[in-house]
Amino acid sequence: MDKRHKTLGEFIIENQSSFQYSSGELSKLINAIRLAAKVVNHEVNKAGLIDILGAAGDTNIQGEDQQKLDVLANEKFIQTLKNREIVCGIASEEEDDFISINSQDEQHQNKYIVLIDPLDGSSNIDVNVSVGTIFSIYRRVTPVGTPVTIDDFLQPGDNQVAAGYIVYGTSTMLVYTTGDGVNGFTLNPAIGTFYLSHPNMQFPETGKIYSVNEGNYIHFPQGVKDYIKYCQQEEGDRPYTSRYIGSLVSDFHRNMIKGGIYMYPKSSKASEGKLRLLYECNPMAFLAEQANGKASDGKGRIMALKPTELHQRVPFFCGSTKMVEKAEEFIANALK
Ligand code: AHM
Ligand code: MG
Repeated sequence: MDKRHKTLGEFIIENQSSFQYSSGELSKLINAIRLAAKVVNHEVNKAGLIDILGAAGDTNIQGEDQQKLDVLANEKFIQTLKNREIVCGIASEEEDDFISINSQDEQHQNKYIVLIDPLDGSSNIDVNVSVGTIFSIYRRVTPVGTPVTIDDFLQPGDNQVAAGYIVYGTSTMLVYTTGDGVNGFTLNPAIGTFYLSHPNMQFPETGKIYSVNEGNYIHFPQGVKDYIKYCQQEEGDRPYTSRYIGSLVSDFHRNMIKGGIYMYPKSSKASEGKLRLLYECNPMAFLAEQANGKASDGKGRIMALKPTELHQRVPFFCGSTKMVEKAEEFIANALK
């Protein structure tokens, strides 16, 4: 076995020719995300020091309020993608509308758009718990050379060219797919390089972990309640273990490695659940399917849904195939 781990940079170059419409543009785009990830990682890592640094005058010389990290992450990702002139449009969970990008040299010659949740689970930052960035890349559907329109962004998840996340955890990892499996890279913070640490990641077919905010139990549809009770029953390999970080990227990452299901159902308080189809569910669904798992809205595949608006929410069930299928079965049975 090759003892020397590949860097993300080497991996991107080696795999460039395997992209379906390879022109180097997608490689450059993933490189830009890699760079922004390192910048945001640096900021997230010193989150607990912000008051101290601010008080010492190190970070806040203009006397401005410290920026919230989710706003900062949003700016860093957008700036990096804009500066490198490699996308024609960006939509972010932090922005009301999509951003159209004019390239300086040639007008709108780029063909990719990026959708991003710059810092998901950001309420966890205050308590030093892992957060993440989620990204999703599509080819535009409107003609190259014209400004992007909403149609470029409202594509079904099945059209994704690449998707991934960065988890700012005990280690920082970048995990992504270009439709040819899922690979995970761990950042060596000493030298600022990502190394291929988790090649070809796969969800176990089934698992023993269920992740859901059970505080909302009373508000869940009957089928979801029934499935949760099934998870808790003493039979065979059950009861399962309950693990919920409240940070989608981290919950997904753990479940992919250990086997499990993540659920954010609709409820009597939130008729479409909480998670966003474009920024959270579609990219995670692409990763899940590429890693032998499944992602569903409780009835069918997430990636088959045709989005109707940028910030659309959708119920989300994602993880080990057999577990997601079981949840769907309970949901269907309760509707009979
Ligand atoms: P956010 O985009 O506002 O951060 O919300 C998304 C997060 C997910 O990471 C997490 O799984 C979920 O919200 C937790 O929600 P809740 O606190 O309702 O369980
Ligand atoms: Mg989010």
